[in-house]
Amino acid sequence: MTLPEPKLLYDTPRAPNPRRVRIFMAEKGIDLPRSNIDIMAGTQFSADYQAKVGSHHVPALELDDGTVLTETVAICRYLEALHPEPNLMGRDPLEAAKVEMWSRRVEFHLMTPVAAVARHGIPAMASLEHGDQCPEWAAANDSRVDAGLTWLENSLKDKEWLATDRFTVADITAIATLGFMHLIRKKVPETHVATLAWLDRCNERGTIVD
Ligand SMILES: N[C@@H](CCC(=O)N[C@@H](CS)C(=O)NCC(=O)O)C(=O)O
Repeated sequence: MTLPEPKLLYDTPRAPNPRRVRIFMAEKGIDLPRSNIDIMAGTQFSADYQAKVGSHHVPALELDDGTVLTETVAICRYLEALHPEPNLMGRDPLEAAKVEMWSRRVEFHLMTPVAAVARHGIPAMASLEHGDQCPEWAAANDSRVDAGLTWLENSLKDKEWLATDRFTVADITAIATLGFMHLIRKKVPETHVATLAWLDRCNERGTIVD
């Protein structure tokens, strides 16, 4: 079966989900043309983008048969099918399930509260919430970010990588989430030695692109 080839990545700098795809592509040595969608200026809400992509989110991946994929993990899954090595999503059903489990755990424990603090607490991000920010929700999530960081630290104790014996997309989800924390002025605490050692290991790979 001939599968359509990726043609264009709809991307934006600084945001965590497009960065997950950029790091995934860097790991696999994939280079693609990119269209920069300025989400702070609201380009994702334009009729053109919505008609093309069917969503007001980035990343999106356009294929050469006109298909457009959204959802970070769906995009990664397609790229993995076309470029199986290095394997980042599991070599067998059990590994694949573990990788997905850990990636989802990071999304729920850490990425969701970090996003809530940013999107509801930073005035410049009000447009992403259609002008309807809820500062109380930002405040409520602040301690959930701290709890998420503690969860990550405990999850990395005595482990080199989050999901398996090698770097996977679950690690990418965590790196992108931690990178996003600079927006809410939070850092990994110095006492979280397992997380900091894991971050060093990730950064040594040379693929953790901005
Ligand atoms: N479910 C989507 C979420 C993507 C997402 O939240 N993207 C953010 C940037 S990290 C975005 O496009 N925000 C624009 C908006 O909310 O209008 C995925 O996993 O790809």
